[in-house]
Parts: sequence; C-alpha cells; structure tokens
Amino acid sequence: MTLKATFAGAAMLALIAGHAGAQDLVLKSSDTHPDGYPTVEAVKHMGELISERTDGRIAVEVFHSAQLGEEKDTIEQTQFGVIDLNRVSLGPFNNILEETKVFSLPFIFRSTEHMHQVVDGPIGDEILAEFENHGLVGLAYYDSGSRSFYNRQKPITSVEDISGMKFRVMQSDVFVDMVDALGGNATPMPYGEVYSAIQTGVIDGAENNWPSFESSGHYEVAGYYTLNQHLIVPEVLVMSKTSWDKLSAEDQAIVRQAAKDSVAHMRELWQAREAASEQKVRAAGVEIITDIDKTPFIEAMVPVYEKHVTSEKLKDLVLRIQATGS
Ligand code: GTR
Repeated sequence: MTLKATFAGAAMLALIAGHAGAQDLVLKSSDTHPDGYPTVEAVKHMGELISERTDGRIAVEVFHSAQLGEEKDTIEQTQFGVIDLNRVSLGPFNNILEETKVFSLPFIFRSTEHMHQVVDGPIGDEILAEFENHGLVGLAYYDSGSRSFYNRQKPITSVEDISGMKFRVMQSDVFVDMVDALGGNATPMPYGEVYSAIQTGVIDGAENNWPSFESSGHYEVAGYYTLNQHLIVPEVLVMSKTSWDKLSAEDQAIVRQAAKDSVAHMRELWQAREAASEQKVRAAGVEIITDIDKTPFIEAMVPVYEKHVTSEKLKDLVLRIQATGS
C-alpha cells in the first residue's frame, strides 16, 4: 500500500469517527402511523431542525408503524425513559392525566380553527405543563382532523342506527361512555387490532379521521363512513422526562422550539393528506354519509359531560374552551 493510500484511508476513518462522535445523541421517537403520514413527517422535520440547530450533535430517529408497540404501551415506555419521544393521540392519556379529558370530550371543539385557538393559547400550554407530573414533557400539539363512525354493516344516518352496534374506541373511559351514550357497545382496543376485528366481525366498526381510516386500510373492511364528526382530539408530542433531564438547558430550549416550529409544517401536511385520503376512500367505493343531523349526537353527550367533568378545574377548563373565539 502506498503512503498516499494509507494516509487517505486514515483520513477517511477519522472522518467517519469524527462524524459518529459529532452526533452525540439520537432520540428515539415512536409513532403508530406508517412512514409518510403527517405526524411521522412532522417529527422527522423537527429532528432536522434539531440537527441543524445543534450542529449535528442531536438527531431524531422516528420508529413509525408501531415498531415500538401500541400507543398505551409506548406511553409507559416513554414514562420509563426507554423511548425518548412519542407522538400519540391525547385520548390514551385520559385515564392517566385527567386534564387531557377536556380535549377529548365529544363536540367540545366547534371546528379545527377553534381547536387551534385553544391549543395555541394559554389553555394548550397549561395542559402541556401537566405532563411533567407524569414523567413526561409536553412539547406540541398536532392536527388530527375530526373523527367519525365507520362500519361494515349499514349506512348510519341517525343516533338510533347505532343502537346495539359494537364499535372499537381508543383506550379511554370518555370514549367508552360516548359510544354507550349513543346506544352502542364500546370495545376499547389497540389501534393495530382493529382491522382484523372488523374483518372477522368481532366488532362492527370504529371511528377515526380520513387519513387514519385510509392509511390503516380500515376502509377496505368497513364500507360505510358517516361524517358525524363527534370528536376533534388533537395529537400530542411528548418527551420522556428522564431523557429531557439529560439535556442541557440550551438543548432543551432547542428541542422545545423545534417542536413548536414543526406545527405549521404538520398542519400543511395534514390538509393535503386529508384531501388525498378522502379521494382514495371515495375511489374505493366506500359509501359516505354526509347528510346527518349532528344535534341528536350532541344532545346525547350530556351524561358524558356530567360523568367526566366533575372537578372545579375541569369545569373551568370546559367553560374557558367554550368561551374561546366565540
Ligand atoms: C389516530 C391517531 C393515532 C391513534 C389512532 C387510534 O387518529 O392519530 O394516534 O390514536 O387514531 O384510533 O388509536
């Protein structure tokens, strides 16, 4: 080997070692959705911002498609510090963190704009701050459209049609009571089990937004989608408090800011994906029921509010949410 070649080889090794050494930390992030889904892409974008702003010292790796497990389990692992970052729905937090229930109440938000006003304002910050009491740091909210019922049996055009039907819900008592209040039977179940549960008739259907209905393939087994839009539950990005505490104050500020900065990008991706998913589902021949009177659905939710909004704190939050932007 010539001296020149040896030197070039050594320089290359130094470069690789230098590169590996420069990236001190790779934060592991979990998401139930597949690659390309707006939440996955938003966290990747946040990771790029963090890498840029730390000169490559910190990076984020997104483990999409539930590679690290179903949401409820990954939340526990994030609390233990096994997973650093987690993008999840607020729903599965309801039984852990009471305050998150207010964002999971049916029809609490009048529209996506209303939800944005609330989560972008002081109420959003107050609820993010609550995560610190549960081994987590709340970083940002992402969009999740509105959730509606889909099923394999028949077009649902009224509350009466739901009577006796079996629907999967996220693992939260609020959603169990919501379906019960409509006369249906709620089955809390991890997201990853829903497809085969509908296919085999263990349940009649579930409820979700356009992109989840489409990307999960549930539309292939549930041919009726009723746009009653009972829930607008934001997504949340949280960090393990254990991982957070290992960062310097400066890096914590960079992570927090990058998460906030990823929100606008996420909202753009979301709008585009909603339209694309709707088109795909319609093209597949799913019957979409749009002519639906929401009033009886809203009225049926009174017992759900009575049961879950009991403390003064939650009552006050609900009033403040309702007063926001009106
Ligand atoms: C989706 C949400 C996921 C997951 C899923 C579910 O809309 O983005 O985080 O919560 O719903 O129904 O389990």
